[in-house]
Amino acid sequence: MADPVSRRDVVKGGAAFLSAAAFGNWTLPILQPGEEVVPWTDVPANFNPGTALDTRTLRRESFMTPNDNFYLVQHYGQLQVDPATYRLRVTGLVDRPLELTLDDLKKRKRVEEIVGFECGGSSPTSLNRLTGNARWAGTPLRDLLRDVGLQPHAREIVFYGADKGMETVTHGRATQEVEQHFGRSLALDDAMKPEVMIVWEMNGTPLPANHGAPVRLVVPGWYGVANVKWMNRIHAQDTRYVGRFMGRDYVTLNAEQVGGETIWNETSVARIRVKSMVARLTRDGQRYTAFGYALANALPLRSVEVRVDDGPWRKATLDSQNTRYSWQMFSYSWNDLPAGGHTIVSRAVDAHGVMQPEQSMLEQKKTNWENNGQFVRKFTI
Ligand SMILES: Nc1nc2c(c(=O)[nH]1)N[C@H]1C(S)=C(S)[C@@H](COP(=O)(O)O)O[C@H]1N2
Ligand SMILES: [Mo]
Repeated sequence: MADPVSRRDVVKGGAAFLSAAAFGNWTLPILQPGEEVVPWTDVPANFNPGTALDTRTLRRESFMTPNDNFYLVQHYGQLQVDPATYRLRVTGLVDRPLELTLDDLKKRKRVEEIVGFECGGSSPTSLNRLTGNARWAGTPLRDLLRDVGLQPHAREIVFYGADKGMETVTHGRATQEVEQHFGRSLALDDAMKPEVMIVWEMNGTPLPANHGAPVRLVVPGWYGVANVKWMNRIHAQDTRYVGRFMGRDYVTLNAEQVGGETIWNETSVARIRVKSMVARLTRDGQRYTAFGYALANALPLRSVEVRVDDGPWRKATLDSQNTRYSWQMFSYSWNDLPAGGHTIVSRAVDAHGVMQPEQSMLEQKKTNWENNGQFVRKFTI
């Protein structure tokens, strides 16, 4: 399966980035005496990890993804927004429209949260590399929406970035090219969740330009596409917003079997579908330790289990560093393995009891977004 996010749109997959980060000191594996990394045999020789999820080195110490190693997606290229002239406008179905400077925003209530997310286009075929976990600081969106006085018929909140590009829009048989801003929306209920943040800091430093400076949205538990960068407008309206990144791109087409009939369900990429992956395997004598991460919607995970070869599923240990909205690191150790080729796979279960599906269960999906399938890793000892 091809990755739905094109090379052009993903900047940190490139060779330039590899030299900057993958060989940087922080990624060098730190091993216990006697411990050695067991290499995967499912990683192509020319694979360029390009992000924090370098599967050879992910380990406990990688819980926080450094800013310059956090994956990067920008569909309309990278922007440099002048913080001095920057304004965030709150418009639409509100009693008191607002125009805020960066300083105005910073005077508001400050909150910090560790949030992990991935691009809806991240998948096992790319070793799930479009993912990261960082500490974000900003102010709750909810308070701002309360201050502007949402009108009773406001149902949808649209978030616009300053970046824009030409899009083809069809009206019946007619098509036209229209220059549009990047936009995403949340239903009012989702926008009013206390965890949704307007963010200007990443890992204790001002938000970097490529991650959306001066200000971006962070919606914990949602795929990365919800986290609008270079955000300069929040607009309340009474109808659904169906711009490219809600209604045409980042749309999953799934054949659902309901009562013997096929329903073609087309849905917008939204909350993270529960997933996990074993990223790293080490060996210390006869003792093996698998290490990986899981992601889910904004609720606590129920469990992560690991299976070696055709053995039983065993509970993995969730790391004590994990927080409610962070990615969830896990480990699993066992003794003894015969020489030869082996497999290892993990599966996570979310708070609703939804289990990460086997890859074969995703075959009824006609698009490659939200590929949360169980990822069987291979190694030889
Ligand atoms: N304004 C704007 N915001 C955006 C995007 C974009 O192209 N423009 N890309 C989205 C997508 S698809 C993802 S996965 C995340 C990536 O965030 P990051 O580059 O900080 O990792 O940003 C989202 N926010
Ligand atoms: Mo994305």
